[in-house]
This record gives sequence, structure tokens and C-alpha cells, in this order.
Amino acid sequence: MTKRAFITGITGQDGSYLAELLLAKGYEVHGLIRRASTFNTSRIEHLYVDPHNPSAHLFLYYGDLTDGSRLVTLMSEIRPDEVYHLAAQSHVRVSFDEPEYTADVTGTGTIRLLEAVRMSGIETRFYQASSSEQYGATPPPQNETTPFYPRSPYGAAKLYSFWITKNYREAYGLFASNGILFNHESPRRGETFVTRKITRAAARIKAGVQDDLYLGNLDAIRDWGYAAEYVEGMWRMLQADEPDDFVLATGGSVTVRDFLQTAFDHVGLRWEDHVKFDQRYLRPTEVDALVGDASKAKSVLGWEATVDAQQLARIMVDADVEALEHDGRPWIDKVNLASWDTA
Ligand code: NAP
Ligand code: F7E
Repeated sequence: MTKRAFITGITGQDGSYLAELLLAKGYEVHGLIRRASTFNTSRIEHLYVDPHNPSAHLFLYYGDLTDGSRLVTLMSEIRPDEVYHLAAQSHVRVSFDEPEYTADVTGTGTIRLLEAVRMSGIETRFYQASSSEQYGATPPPQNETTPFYPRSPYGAAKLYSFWITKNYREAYGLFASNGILFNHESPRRGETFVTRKITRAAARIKAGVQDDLYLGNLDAIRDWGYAAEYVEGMWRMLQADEPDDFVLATGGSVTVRDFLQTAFDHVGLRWEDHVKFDQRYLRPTEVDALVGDASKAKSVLGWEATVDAQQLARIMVDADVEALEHDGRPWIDKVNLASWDTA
């Protein structure tokens, strides 16, 4: 029997890698997309086959996390075996500008989807994209038993989604798991997250089309992994015997400054000659350090990150250099993750 998956956030970084992974595993993939006045499907264009073609396994539906009745209709019609809930207003800095919207989409959006699952009466497994931002001010290393202390409207909204997912597991026996993912990046990362902002700038400065790069806090410590590996962990969580909560992380501890150094070194530039400070990139409350301990995912799921932040910086810079040279988008990564079985 072909398994059917439903992905919210399929047009985002993780959604595009997850769609690729599930299609490679023989799934029928159904994805929620937002209506926009321009195409917003560039990250999944390479996967798209006209639905009239019998070989099509990817199907897209307009909808929005703020529209609960639409979610009920989609769950009832698609009847997925697995739901991967990845859609969110996912930018921490932006959540301070748009706190109410972030609460509505990133927090309440999850209960709308969980209710849609419950009301449609389907048997499905549910993945919630929880976040290391939920730990916020609690010092590292952070694992599944570490107390949460969010430091942004985004972190607080994710915390609500985490607990409501756990509550539906306990209240209704839903197979619902939280992946508490530490920062994961890729050539498909949104251009305003700090890693991509840096690697894109390194490529553009090297090519002579940009002079300066404006950044905020360079002292923040993050545990940056490679998104293509993390979606494998999401899938493994829904194949486990029991629903549970899992941290996915590399365990590495790297400052923004370190990442900057690796990225600029890779193209033979001195970052100190180009980086300028702009306070608009500071947050009212910062998360100083996030470093994950993913030993539970390793022992229960057999999942382990293999790409560290330095390798990741070089992968992303190479992709941005190539995209500039060929006027194309680096959607298809040139990294061979031989360790993952995608058959
Ligand atoms: P992303 O690139 O920002 O993608 C977010 C996705 O959500 C996009 O497909 C976006 O659609 C969609 N979306 C936003 N608002 C929506 C709404 N109102 N209704 C329907 N769809 C909506 O995020 P990502 O990096 O792939 O992350 C995936 C998930 O994991 C997010 O929930 C994020 O918060 C969480 N997370 C990410 C990380 C990380 O380091 N990447 C770590 C922990 C947790 P458009 O394309 O139309 O904008
Ligand atoms: O910031 C600092 C900034 O926006 C990382 C999301 O995927 O991961 C992500 O959230 C650090 C912060 O990611 C700039 O202050 C300095 O300390 O790339 P970021 P994030 O806030 O860690 C978590 C796990 C998620 O769940 C989120 O969805 O970098 N920083 N200068 C800057 N950050 C940005 N964006 N821009 C700067 O110019």
C-alpha cells in the first residue's frame, strides 16, 4: 500500500527536503500552499509533475493555518497516514514585530490542524515541528528533560504547540510526536536567517556585487546542522513504535562570529573588512546559547547528524557562489548523504 503524507510548510526549507525524501521512499505527498500573487513554490519546482500525469505523486492544495475549516476539509478528503506539521511564521526577530500574527499561525495554527485531524476521524501519525527556541534562557546542553524558558513570541508560540501536541497524545491517544530541532540550515535556507545571510553575502562580496554586510549580535552560540539530515529524523519519529519527543542536534557549539569566519575564509575574504554592526538586528531578548544533546534520538531512532557547522558553511557558500555564477537557485544540493537510506 502506498503511504500518504500531508505536509504543511511544504514550500519552506524543511518541507522541500521532506517532500524529496518521502517521494524517494515511494510516498504519495500532499502539501499545503498559500495563495500568493507570485509563485511561492520555487523550492519544490524540481519535484513537481503535472497532476494529470499518472506518474504524479505530489499534490498541492491552497490553504492557510489561519483557516480551520479548510484544514478539516483537507484532512477529510486526503486522509493521510502521516501529517508533518512544518508551517509557521518561523523568524524569531520578526515575531517581535508581529507577535499576535505569530501566536495565531505558529501557536493556534497547530490546534486548528490537530482539531482537523480529530474531527475528520482519521487514523494518522502527527509530527510537530517544535524548536530549541523553547529552551531560550536555559543554559546548554539542552535535552528532552531540560526546562523550557522561551525568550520570544516565536518561542512562546512554539511552546504552546509543543504542549498541545503532547496533550492530544495523552487525551485522545493520537500518535503525535514533537521533534525539538536545533538550528538547521542549507542552501535553501531563507535569506534573512543569519547563516544564509552570511554565505550569500560572502559569495556576493567575492563577486563584487555587494560591499558590506550588516549584522547584529555576533556572540550568540548556536548548534547548526544540515537540514537534509534533519528531515530524515522527522520521518524516523513517525516510524517509531511509540509517539514521543526527541531533540535533533549536532552537539556542536559555534558562535555567529565563528560561522562568519569559516564562510569568508572559504572564499578568501577577511570578514572584518566587510561586516558592520546594525542594532536593528538585535532582539529585545536574545537567546545566548543553544547546544543540543541528541543522544535519545541516536539510541531510539538510530539518528545522528554527520555534517557540522564548518562543513555546512562551506556547502552553503559553494551553493551561493554557484547560484550567482549560473544565475540559478541552489535548490538541488550537491551533497551526497550516502549514510542515509532513502530507498
Ligand atoms: P521556513 O523555511 O520559514 O518555512 C515555513 C513554511 O511555513 C513555508 O512553507 C511557509 O509558506 C509556511 N507558512 C507560513 N505561514 C503560513 C500560514 N499562515 N499558513 C500556511 N503555511 C504557512 O521554515 P523551516 O526552516 O523550513 O522550518 C520548518 C518548521 O520547523 C517551522 O515550523 C519552524 O518554525 C520549525 N523549526 C525550524 C528550525 C530551523 O532551524 N530551520 C528549527 C526548529 C524548528 P510560504 O513559502 O508561503 O512562506
Ligand atoms: O539567528 C544572530 C541572532 O535568525 C541566529 C529559526 O529557524 O532557529 C532559527 O532561529 C542568531 C541569533 O536564527 C543577525 O541574534 C546576528 O542569535 O538565524 P537566526 P534563530 O533566531 O536561532 C530556531 C531553532 C528556530 O526554531 C527558528 O525558526 O544570529 N544574528 N546578526 C542575526 N540573526 C539574523 N537573522 N540576522 C542578523 O543580521
